[in-house]
Formats: sequence, C-alpha cells, structure tokens
Amino acid sequence: MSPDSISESKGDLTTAHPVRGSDGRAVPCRISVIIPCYQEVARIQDTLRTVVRYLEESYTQSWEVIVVDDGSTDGTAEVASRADARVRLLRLPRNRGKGAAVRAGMLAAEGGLRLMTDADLATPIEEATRLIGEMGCGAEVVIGRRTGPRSRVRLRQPWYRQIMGKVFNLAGRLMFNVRYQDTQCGFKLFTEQAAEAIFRRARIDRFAFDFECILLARQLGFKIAECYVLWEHREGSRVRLFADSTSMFISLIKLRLGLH
Ligand SMILES: Nc1nc2c(ncn2[C@@H]2O[C@H](COP(=O)(O)OP(=O)(O)O)[C@@H](O)[C@H]2O)c(=O)[nH]1
Ligand SMILES: [Mg+2]
Repeated sequence: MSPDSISESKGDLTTAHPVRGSDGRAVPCRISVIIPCYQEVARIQDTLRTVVRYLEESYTQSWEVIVVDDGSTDGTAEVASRADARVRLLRLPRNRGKGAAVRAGMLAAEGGLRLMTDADLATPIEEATRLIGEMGCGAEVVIGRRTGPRSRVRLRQPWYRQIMGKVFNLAGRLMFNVRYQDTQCGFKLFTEQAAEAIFRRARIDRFAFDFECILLARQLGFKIAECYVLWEHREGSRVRLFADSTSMFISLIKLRLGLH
C-alpha cells in the first residue's frame, strides 16, 4: 500500500497527542491500541470511551489510540474523530479489508507495544494487561486464544463461525505446521520491533492476515506466546461467511505457493 493512499485527520496529533506529557515534553509512547473499523458507527463512540478510560488508568500519558477507518460509508470516521481529541484517525479511501487496516495502523503507530483489538471489544480491553504480562516473560508477539482447556469464553461465536475457525486452523496446521490453537482472534500484541518487521512484510489485506503475521513472526524468529483471553461474542459481525471463508482459503493456498 502506498503511504499516500492513507490520510490522517488533522489537528489532533500535534496538539493533543498523548505521547506528549503534561509539561509538553515528549514521553516515550508505551502502548498503541489499533482499532480497525469497517461500518462501526453504532459502537465506535462507546468503544473509544472504554479504551481511553483503560489507558488513562493504566498508562497515564504514554499511550495512543489509532482508529483505522477501512473505507466505511456509515460515518464511522466522523464519529471517531469527534469522540476524543486524543484519538488518531487514519482513513483508507476505500474498503481494503481488516488486514490492510491493521497493517496501516501498526506501521503508523509509535508505541513500544502495539495492540490490535476489534471495535466490538469482544475481548475486553483490560485483557491487554495479561498479554503485556506475557511480554514480561520474554514474548515478542502474544496472540489471544479463545479455545482450549482453560478457555475463558463467556459467550461463544455461532456454531458455523466456530467450525470455520477450526477448519482454518487445521488447514494452517496441515499446510504450514502452525500449531497455535486460535490464529484468528482479533486481540494480539506486538513489540515495536516485531510489529515493524512483520507488518512491513505482510501483504494480505483480508482476514487471512492474522495467519500471515503469525507465519512471518515465526520466520523472523520472534518469540510467540499464546494467552487465554476473555471473549464474549458480539452480534453484528462484519464477516461474510462464504465470501470471507473462501477468500481466507485462497489466501492460504497462495501463501503456500509463495504467491502473496
Ligand atoms: N468484516 C470486516 N471487518 C473489518 C474490515 N475492515 C476492518 N474491519 C474490522 O475488523 C474487526 C473484526 O470484525 P468483526 O465483524 O467484529 O469480526 P468477528 O468478531 O470475527 O465476527 C472489526 O473491528 C471490524 O470493524 C472489513 O473490510 N471487513
Ligand atoms: Mg466481532
């Protein structure tokens, strides 16, 4: 993606960017929270309020929130830009897919830690604290995990989505020997170094990007950890069952053949 295809809202960054302390001096940004959004007008305001409250309580000044509007036509960007002056807004001129949106956000971010989270906060933002704890044990990429013996899922996804996830993970295991249990969870944390290295190389624009970034992390030798996260399925998924699962499998095959 060429950088000039992304626009950033004016006015918010220089004046109220949270990586400046109250005395006006630069403070190293500890954490960037990246929220990819497509047609999220109904929830983005509440989501930003919740995320900003958590960051203020946990990180005082040294955080940033980046909303990446993925070509929404429902006013998501306008609502996000009004919601909180400290939120950075990146806009992709047309809908490219969650992978493209996360990549743009990860590469624009300044934080030493970079978290991606879905706009519906199916995993509560407070779970970031647990993922950060894994980094204290040496991990450089921490992937949220929903399934398994210590699952903390409160409300499951619909059965067809669970099957879709399982089949996709199985395909990933067979084709790439990737043994992580839940590659598709929308809650993942990266160190700055891992985020820069992975997302500069990532190519997949749509939902298979999660898998690609785990593959890249492994190839680049970053230490990956899994962390069980709370999850509560939210209605109003933007995932289209047939179109998106087909495109995910096509992407896996292209990855296998080295075509991406
Ligand atoms: N479906 C979809 N989601 C996108 C797109 N671009 C960004 N997103 C965001 O990706 C996140 C995941 O979407 P969601 O519908 O909650 O996925 P689900 O929980 O797996 O069903 C949300 O924050 C979306 O707004 C896109 O092109 N399509
Ligand atoms: Mg969701």
